[in-house]
Amino acid sequence: TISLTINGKECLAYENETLLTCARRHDIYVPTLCELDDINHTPGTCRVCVVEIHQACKDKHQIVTSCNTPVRNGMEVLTRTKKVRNMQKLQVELLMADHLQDCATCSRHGDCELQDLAQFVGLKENRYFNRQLTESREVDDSSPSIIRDMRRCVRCQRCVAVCRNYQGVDALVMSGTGIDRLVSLRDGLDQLNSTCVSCGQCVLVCPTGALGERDEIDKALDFICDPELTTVIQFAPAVRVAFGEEFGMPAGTNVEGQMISACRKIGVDIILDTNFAADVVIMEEGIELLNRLKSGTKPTFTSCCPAWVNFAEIHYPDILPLLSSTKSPQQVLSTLSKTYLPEKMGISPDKIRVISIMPCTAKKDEAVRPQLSQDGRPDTDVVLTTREFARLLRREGIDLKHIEPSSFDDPYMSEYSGAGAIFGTTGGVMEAAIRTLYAVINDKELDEIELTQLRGFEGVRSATVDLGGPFGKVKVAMCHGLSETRTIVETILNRETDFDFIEIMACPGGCVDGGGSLRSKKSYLPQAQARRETIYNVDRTTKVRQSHNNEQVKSLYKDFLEAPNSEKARHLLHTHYSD
Ligand code: HC1
Ligand code: SF4
Repeated sequence: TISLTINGKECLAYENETLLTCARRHDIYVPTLCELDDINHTPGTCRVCVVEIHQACKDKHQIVTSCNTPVRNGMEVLTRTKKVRNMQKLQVELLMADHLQDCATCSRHGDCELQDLAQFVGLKENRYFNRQLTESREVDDSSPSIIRDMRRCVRCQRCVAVCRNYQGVDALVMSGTGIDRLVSLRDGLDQLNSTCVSCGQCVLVCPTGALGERDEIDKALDFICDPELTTVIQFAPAVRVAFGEEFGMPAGTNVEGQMISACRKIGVDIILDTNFAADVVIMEEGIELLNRLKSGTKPTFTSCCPAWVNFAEIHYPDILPLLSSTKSPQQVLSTLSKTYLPEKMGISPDKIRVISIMPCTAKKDEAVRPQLSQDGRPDTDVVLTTREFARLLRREGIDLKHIEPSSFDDPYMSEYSGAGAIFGTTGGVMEAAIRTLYAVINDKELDEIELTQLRGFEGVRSATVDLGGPFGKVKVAMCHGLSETRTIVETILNRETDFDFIEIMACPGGCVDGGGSLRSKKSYLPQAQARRETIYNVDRTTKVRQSHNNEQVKSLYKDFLEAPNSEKARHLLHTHYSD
């Protein structure tokens, strides 16, 4: 081991450790901006992590960046000298010189790592702010989902690293030189026409408001406040377990009841559950899969994750015929809200507007697909990310912590099974599908409902499941994160694997850690485990645990769709993809 002192305190360090990690292990705070430990990112560009070192042998004081300076035996490190504090202050002031100073109107206000740093160094003035230069920086609002605002970029390159190393998409690059060195899309393209798939992982790691979703809160409020319209809201399986944190509740708290009350309070007319539609998807996709297995088409890929669909369309169009044609739960619910619901409730479909709350940025892309609209009107009228929903509630003066929970009261599309609930985590769609497939084939339920062999957190997991009947054992795989997806897609295209059914979720962890979920400063996916556990608990405590046993799903087929994959169901609940 190596021994050194930090601010006079004796510290033991590991070989190859940096001064920053050693200081952190000894509970000594050193400010950082570009660095992000969770993704192993230390580009050393922001230079706010400077410390002073003194090496007795050289009798020399030196200022170094702690994030990329290795520890050495006998070092004396000082983190709070006047020289260090002045340098940190100057660095932050220089960062602010080329940063839009409109914190009050920034969506990241109060949750911004640069604001925190300005407070930490005690910044009182901003002598070098160059408004003209800053305002000339690019704002790319070409995409329906992600806005890239270079007026707020601090060049930390975390977005570039996560897109390249974690998602394997590599859509972002650093371009330009000197003060014009900035993040851009590869080949100078805009977001819409680039190879970006809108997964939103870059947004999760951005320390400022440079990356964010297209803000559509006012559009949602316009619908809610219009007395002529009937507004329907739906929220995704994962949102309820990944939202309470915003209001100070422990990670993984299930706030379904509070969300229902909040929606009522802001004036939403009908509150539906995307979980119900997840059960419908299992019915449609399950029967579709059996038909494909009978005809020898394999594998079938799930298609509920819109960033995965974007990825397939942009990066691997040859794989598109293998994607299930079943619409995603979001789109199934929106379509039914404008067909089945009006028929049941006697409302004109023209007067219905569907708002969906999703932990996902790519759902905004999905909602504007031309094939997911009727006569030019989208089935889903507006998608709000979990972050936007939090901002909307704050704008309406609602604190979720102080609101009494309540229950769904819609008799048509709000009941869900445990199988629908687990869609929100990696492996959940597969587990839900197997529960129903087994029952359809064998006319009895699985003895063991919880298919623990499908659970876990490895990027790719595979299993063999005995479906019984003519199908016998089938090979399934579950994959989350796009780097892993790329690997599995290539093995399929090269005929190296022979899976029957593959679940893909673009975001590492699945929807519980979706690119539209709440952001945490200085960390990447910190709450994954707590959220997953709550999702599995919802399944365990839900009365009905298989999609085909959901009473409202049964009524939907009896009263409206006739049967899974019926002509009507195929017309309303299936889609196609474009290459
Ligand atoms: Fe998801 Fe899905 S699970 S895609 O991850 O199939 O966003 O939560 O809503 O549509 O149900 C997201 C979550 C979500 C859909 C469902
Ligand atoms: Fe890359 Fe996803 Fe960000 Fe697009 S949204 S730039 S694919 S991380």
